Amino acid sequence: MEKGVTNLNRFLLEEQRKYPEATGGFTILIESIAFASKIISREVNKAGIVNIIGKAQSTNVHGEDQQKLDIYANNRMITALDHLGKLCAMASEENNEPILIPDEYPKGKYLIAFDPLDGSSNIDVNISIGTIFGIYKRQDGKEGNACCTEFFQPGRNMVAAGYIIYGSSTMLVYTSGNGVHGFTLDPSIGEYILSHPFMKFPDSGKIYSINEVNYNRWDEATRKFVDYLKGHEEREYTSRYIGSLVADFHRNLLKGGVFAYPGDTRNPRGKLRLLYECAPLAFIAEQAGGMAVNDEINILDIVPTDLHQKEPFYIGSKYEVETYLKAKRGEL
Ligand code: P6P
Repeated sequence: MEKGVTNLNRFLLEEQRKYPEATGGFTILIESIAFASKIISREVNKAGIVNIIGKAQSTNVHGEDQQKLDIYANNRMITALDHLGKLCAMASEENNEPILIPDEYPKGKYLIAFDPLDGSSNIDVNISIGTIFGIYKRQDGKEGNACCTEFFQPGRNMVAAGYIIYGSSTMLVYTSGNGVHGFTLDPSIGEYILSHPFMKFPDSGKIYSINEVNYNRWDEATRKFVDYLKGHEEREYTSRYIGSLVADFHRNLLKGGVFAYPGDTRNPRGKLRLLYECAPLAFIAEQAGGMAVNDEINILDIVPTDLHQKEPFYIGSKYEVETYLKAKRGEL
């Protein structure tokens, strides 16, 4: 498939043909996420013009101020997906409980977890933000009915994961287990065009991305890890921290490096949520030759016990993440 002229639809259909048993349900899911993201992109890109930036005078399940665009993006994702007949439930950062498929719509065999607009506090300062999603299949093999406990699967079970970054351009990056592929939105035709086939993390990078204001609250291993990177003579690391997970992750995927949101004495399990932030990015990272861990194990091996559970998060090029693990084992 040729970058620059292959659109998302063609790419998905050619991927689908590799699986004789495929019914096209997955293709419809990704296409529908792409549709929702085009509308979100339009609103994000004109946020400064219409009265859609700023706080929505409400808070989400985490007690975080909801931005008007948070709620807008959440509604766009839900309404783009709920009627397809491919899902049995959705989980969103913005909803405390799973979102069930309305009775009038058929149910399907997939589950989706998403953060509809991560980093939204950056909207009104025009910093790139993103949508993150992960797709699972029901393990009980059934279709229809509520299946909310089915979200408690390890990330390794995911059938697909992706993100959309709303930045200088809007890009959709996804994997279905056969490599990571990036598509750039051409707004003049409303199509995602293949621009980054088979994206790969460089084995090591020169960027570390972490909010150092928390340094004194980190555990010793994390402090040793960051001190090691800062003091490394040969590699000459530099620090880049946007404060928008998708933007920090995307930059590292292209240039190499590590992002970390550790636990600390104030937030022992950190800030980022496993189901719809850490696990989907970890699936992408592993498919791109990188890796992701919490403070002990691979993110993809964690079995969630709560839709919104948080995990310390270290993700990126293998060399840097393995360096953190060395610090954790006291070998640094
Ligand atoms: P801090 C944005 O609010 C977010 O959820 C992620 O996108 C980002 O990586 C993180 O929080 C930034 O958190 O505490 O460094 O401002």
